[in-house]
Amino acid sequence: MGSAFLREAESAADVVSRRLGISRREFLQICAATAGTLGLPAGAEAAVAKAVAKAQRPSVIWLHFQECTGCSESLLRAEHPTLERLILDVISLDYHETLMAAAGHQAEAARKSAMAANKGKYILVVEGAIPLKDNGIYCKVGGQKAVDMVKECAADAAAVIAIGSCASWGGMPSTHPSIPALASSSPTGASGVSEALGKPVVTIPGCPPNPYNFLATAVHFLTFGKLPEVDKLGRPLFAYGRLVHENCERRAHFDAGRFAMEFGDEGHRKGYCLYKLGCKGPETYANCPAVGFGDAGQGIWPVGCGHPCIGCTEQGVGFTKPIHQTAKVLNVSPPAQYPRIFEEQGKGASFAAAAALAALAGAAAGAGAMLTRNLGVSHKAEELEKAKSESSPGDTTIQG
Ligand code: FSX
Ligand code: SF4
Ligand code: F3S
Repeated sequence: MGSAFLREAESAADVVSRRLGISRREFLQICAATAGTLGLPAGAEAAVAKAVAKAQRPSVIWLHFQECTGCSESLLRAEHPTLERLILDVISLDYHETLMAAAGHQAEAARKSAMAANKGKYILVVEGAIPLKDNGIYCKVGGQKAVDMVKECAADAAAVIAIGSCASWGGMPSTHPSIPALASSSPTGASGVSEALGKPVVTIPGCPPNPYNFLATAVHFLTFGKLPEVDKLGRPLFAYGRLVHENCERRAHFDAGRFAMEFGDEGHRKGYCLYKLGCKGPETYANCPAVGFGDAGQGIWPVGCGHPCIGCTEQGVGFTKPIHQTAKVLNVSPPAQYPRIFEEQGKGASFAAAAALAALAGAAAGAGAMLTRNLGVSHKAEELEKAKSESSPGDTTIQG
């Protein structure tokens, strides 16, 4: 990268950081995280900084329907508002029911005038599901049905983005009741934006979605003049192209057969894989382990904090499959023959025999060298632990 380009990027960073009242370092950190989210190579933060500094902010009209406002909350993060300042700098948020001062008829007038002033150019962001049952009567804003409002606003939009799982396919409001007689659909027919409009839209699922995925989508629009490439469900590939399971920091434990069996057990405390507690990472596409949440450092995401992924970005998994049910593993399945980490004394296979069996089972499953390597590490560590605990009976605490 030429030094003139870097100088330009640095002065762009100065301009934006002054404009936002944040430090240049904070701004460049966010640019680096955004570039990383988009899968751009190292050094691309300079290009992102320049794009943010120069671009004309697109007008955004943001609608709310059946939801909890968690999507907006996760973007705004009042306790850590740096990212929010940048988002609000990158887009011109001309209508947002939760944030605007106007209420009632004034709010409706503000929406109409924002639409008229930016006709054909605004981005429509929809948060929340749209009820389609009984002609859409279950959600109205200003007396207008959600389904009519979304159609009206989409007609003159340059692009439509469904933010959150509710707007992507119906999310939590589309959950079927557990009462058998009512279980054929959600009570209100809660549906996604593309179903309501009858055409595909970009979706950023997650309950709530990661704010970087929204910011990166907006930055992509600013930098390249178009929305990013998406999968068949409308999800940007840069964020939803890989399974959670593929980037999970506990993956080595999965491959080696080291599982938490109960919340708070030894495996759980040692950070083992949460598959047997119902983790849906193996069938859920999202970049949570790679991007993390809250800018609070590495490992801050559901599995990183010790909770199984519930598949919140995946239609048919999140809010549908019971939380305790084990995931359908879309790539490699762990052999059922793996031993528990610590066999009860005097019962079950010896460690050596169990490890040999597991290695054979692993080879048979085609899991390969990585798996046997991890198993070897685990086996050695466990033998050491076992020797230690045998020499000090009564002390069963394992450091992890
Ligand atoms: Fe809530 Fe958004 Fe979940 Fe839905 O996020 S966090 S219920 S996806 O629409 O407000
Ligand atoms: Fe991580 Fe869950 Fe996969 Fe285990 S099952 S490796 S915890 S994503
Ligand atoms: Fe959702 Fe799973 Fe990520 S629950 S936030 S997709 S780890």
